[in-house]
Amino acid sequence: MELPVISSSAPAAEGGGCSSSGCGTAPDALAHLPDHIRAKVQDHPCYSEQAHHYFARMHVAVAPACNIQCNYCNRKYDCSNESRPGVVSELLTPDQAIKKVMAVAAEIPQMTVLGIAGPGDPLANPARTFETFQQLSEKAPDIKLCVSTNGLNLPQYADEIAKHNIDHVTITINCVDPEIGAKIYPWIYWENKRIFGIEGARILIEQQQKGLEALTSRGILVKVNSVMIPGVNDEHLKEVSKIVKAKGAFLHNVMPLIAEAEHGTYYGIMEQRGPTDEELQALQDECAGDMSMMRHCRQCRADAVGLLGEDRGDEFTMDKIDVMEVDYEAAMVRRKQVHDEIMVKLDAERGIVKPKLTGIPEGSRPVLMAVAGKNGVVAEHFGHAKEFLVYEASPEGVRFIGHRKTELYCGGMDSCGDGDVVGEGETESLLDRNIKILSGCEVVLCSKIGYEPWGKLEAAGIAPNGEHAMEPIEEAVMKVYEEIAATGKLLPKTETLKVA
Ligand code: CLF
Ligand code: SF4
Repeated sequence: MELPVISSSAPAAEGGGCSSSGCGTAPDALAHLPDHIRAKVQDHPCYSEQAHHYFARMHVAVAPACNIQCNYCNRKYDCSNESRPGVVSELLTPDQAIKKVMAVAAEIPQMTVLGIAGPGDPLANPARTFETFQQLSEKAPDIKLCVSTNGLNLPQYADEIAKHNIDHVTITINCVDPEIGAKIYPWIYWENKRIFGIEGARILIEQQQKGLEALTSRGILVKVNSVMIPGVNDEHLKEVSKIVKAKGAFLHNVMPLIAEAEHGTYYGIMEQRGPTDEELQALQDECAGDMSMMRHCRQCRADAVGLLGEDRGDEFTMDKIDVMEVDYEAAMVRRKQVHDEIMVKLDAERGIVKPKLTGIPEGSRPVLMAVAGKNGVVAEHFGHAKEFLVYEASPEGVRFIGHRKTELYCGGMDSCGDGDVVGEGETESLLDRNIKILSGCEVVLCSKIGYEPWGKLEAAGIAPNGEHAMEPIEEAVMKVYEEIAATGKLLPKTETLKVA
């Protein structure tokens, strides 16, 4: 069965942005989907950009083994400050995993999705993976099941996946050309032997494509993840996007390569660079011509818990769970209530008539703005933001572009207000680093900001703005864009803006 593909403007539209036809209502990006697909997507934080502001996911790390080697992976590396796929602190048995899911479901009622994403490949550990899904579907049928795989074993488990009512499957597809594949995968383990180079990559690609077809023909939603590796597969990913769309993939998520020497990965040691934010965005935009793109991925750990970008895994280690008293029946009632409340809010948001952009001269250039936001509003102090959400405002409207992770430098609420921040030498460099990650942005919106970062941002050509605290993000971005237009400064990018 061919699945409908969300329009390429989906992320912006889901977030309540304006359509290219000239702004007005907040188009519901899911509205055109048949009901049964809409029901699968609307509360999944990865499949719906809008939902990720409200609904949480969790991963259980039950799958230690892997059947391929990727040049960007080293599963031995474990750092609780790290946040990337393949990294995990605590490996669980299926029984422990169920205990953990029940505890998290009780504590975080907005958790709607349980994913198995590693630290190895879930389908290289089929007994542990399917045992976990089986138990969970019996004990917590309200939780959606999700799995992420490299695809090598996918064709043989497509029926099993369908049997367990797993509606969401992610396949990591980095290429469709074995010669490119050989530069990403040194070997695969196939039919009891290691197969190296181009031949290994050819088998992997064939299996991924067969698996994709097997799932879409069964009505399962498939998201394709691709790691963008400059100079290796960056150009090629446009072709990948076309092919997976033609085969019925629902969403494409192009993620940046993370490669640092201290991770001990081949790419890290070889100093293979990852893409810049600008390169990533440009490729996502090019692929978006062919299919719907995911832009809000946070490259989660294999044991992540909570809203995307807000990992609460430390609160749910097994030693803590073992002493928790969980009344799951009461939690189920609470979960339903919270879920229903969020859905009412989301439905209202989808129906809201958004104000139109006014006073924007034709031909005005787009402006990137970074927002310290939470739950869809401008909510965070500049110095407390763990990440900035980046939006583009243009005469066509406002669209979500992606996120940029920060390093916290602010010592607390008070110091953020008066600029008295901890550890001066260190603070300086962290603040400088955070300002650097905002490159390309011309405005930063936050609820509050200290004098020191204010001055440094201005010096870097980024206008700080604390005037829209607690306002819905897209409305705030729209207003600031109008303010800039009113100053006549929608001119070439080199001009420093002063809008606050
Ligand atoms: Fe997990 Fe993946 Fe399911 Fe989401 S994550 S298995 S689809 S529930 Fe989401 Fe995390 Fe990005 Fe994955 S933000 S890494 S896309
Ligand atoms: Fe690592 Fe996943 Fe690649 Fe296996 S498939 S080597 S776990 S990134």
